[in-house]
Amino acid sequence: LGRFDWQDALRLDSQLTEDERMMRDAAHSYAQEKLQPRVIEAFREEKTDPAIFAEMGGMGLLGVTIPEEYGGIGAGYVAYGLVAREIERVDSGYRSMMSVQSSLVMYPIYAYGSEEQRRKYLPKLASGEWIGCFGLTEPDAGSDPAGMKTRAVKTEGGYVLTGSKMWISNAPIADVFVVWAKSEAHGGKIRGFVLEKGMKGLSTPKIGGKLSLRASITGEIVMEGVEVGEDALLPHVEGLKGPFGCLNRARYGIAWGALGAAEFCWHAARQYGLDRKQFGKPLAGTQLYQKKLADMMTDITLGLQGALQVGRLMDAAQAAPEMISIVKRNNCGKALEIARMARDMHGGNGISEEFQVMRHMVNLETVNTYEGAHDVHALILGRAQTGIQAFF
Ligand code: TGC
Ligand code: FAD
Repeated sequence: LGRFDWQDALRLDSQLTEDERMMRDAAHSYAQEKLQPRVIEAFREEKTDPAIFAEMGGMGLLGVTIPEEYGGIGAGYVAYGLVAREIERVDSGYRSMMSVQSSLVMYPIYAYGSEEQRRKYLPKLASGEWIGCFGLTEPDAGSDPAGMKTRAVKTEGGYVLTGSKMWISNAPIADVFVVWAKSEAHGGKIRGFVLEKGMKGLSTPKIGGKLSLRASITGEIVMEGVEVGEDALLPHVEGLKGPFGCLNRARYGIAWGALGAAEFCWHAARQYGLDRKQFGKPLAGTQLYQKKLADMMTDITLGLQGALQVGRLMDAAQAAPEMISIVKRNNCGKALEIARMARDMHGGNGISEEFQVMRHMVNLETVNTYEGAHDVHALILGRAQTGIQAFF
């Protein structure tokens, strides 16, 4: 009979390659040594340290799936997922910074960009010298991005972009903006454009007052007749499949990342229950407490196996978007439930920043909403099995 390791119940570790384990361990050390010591204050003060991008870049954690000739390390999607899990074990906001840069900025430039765009942007995004953001959502177009109002109008030498994007991670500190707009010159189809900081008519006000993801800055992208050259257009994709191709990758990474946050909460609740005595014995010695720990272990263990299988299929170019919806929806929903439970299991201490579970809990509210809200992924999966779309 085999040995049982409560922290790795189905032996995920044994299913990884040596290179994947090395990536995970490097990300773990970086996150624990450099991110963990600053996160409590960063969240409280709503401060994003832009130096984190260069630190992550220096560790090879940005654009891990991008080939080496463009500054990435050419690793697979399982390695990318493991990195997301380790960063989000500290904070969902830090993972957001990493996943936007990797999946939503570097990936589209790599997959849809010209050779000139790849060479100009990717190495500096990989090193973290430049910070990127991704503008799809608008004030009146969130779950329904096809309803976007941002327009690109053709001029002699390029395009003029007008519109505004809302809830954009990294926007106020970004150097590079991947923005999606309807282009009249392309029959009203959605096209991607790469904008740069300092362009006339481009501004990026910060969105204040967030009670979630406070360590990751979020803003608007306001475009008041921003003129760009023809070289700003991403030439190799049109239609919603452009942004969705990026979202597939980011959503997949989030499926791993959310479980990193959940693991933190589970381990914290277990330790708290062992240390804290009430009614003359440790809380962890009560049936209700153990049932909760068993549920946490089960959901996290199964969720990680699902994410690993989707990652293996992505590496084999066999993954379908619906598979990604299953793990994004399940793992974010379960992580949120686990964080709420861990908050409760910490009693009064659970509301203190020092114990960190409540920060994870409020972060996961965002993670459950962005990149396709929990119910939107349910509708994608409902459509996939009935053939009937129920969005409208
Ligand atoms: P629908 O008719 O389903 O599809 C339109 C076209 O898009 C193609 N497509 C996909 N292609 C690749 N991958 C996917 N996952 C795709 N899903 C759809 C589809 O094949 C079709 O192509 P074509 O060539 O036939 O035109 O489109 P719909 O308008 O009915 O879509 C409905 C719905 C709900 C599925 C979709 O709009 C949706 O997923 N909404 C959620 C929006 C969302 O996820 N927004 C995320 C914004 S970015 C973000 O949140 C970043 S936070 C990051 C961080 O900080 O970490
Ligand atoms: P809505 O679409 O208005 O949805 C509100 C509620 O209605 C949800 O519960 C949803 O599930 C439900 N709903 C919607 N449609 C249906 C339906 N047909 N049937 C049943 N229920 C439905 N976007 C970017 O483009 N780039 C970013 O970098 C980015 N970063 C973000 C960072 C943060 C901190 C946050 C909060 C958001 C970010 N987003 C980003 C935006 C995010 O993707 C959207 O918030 C998300 O897609 C949901 O859109 P919405 O907020 O407009 O909600």
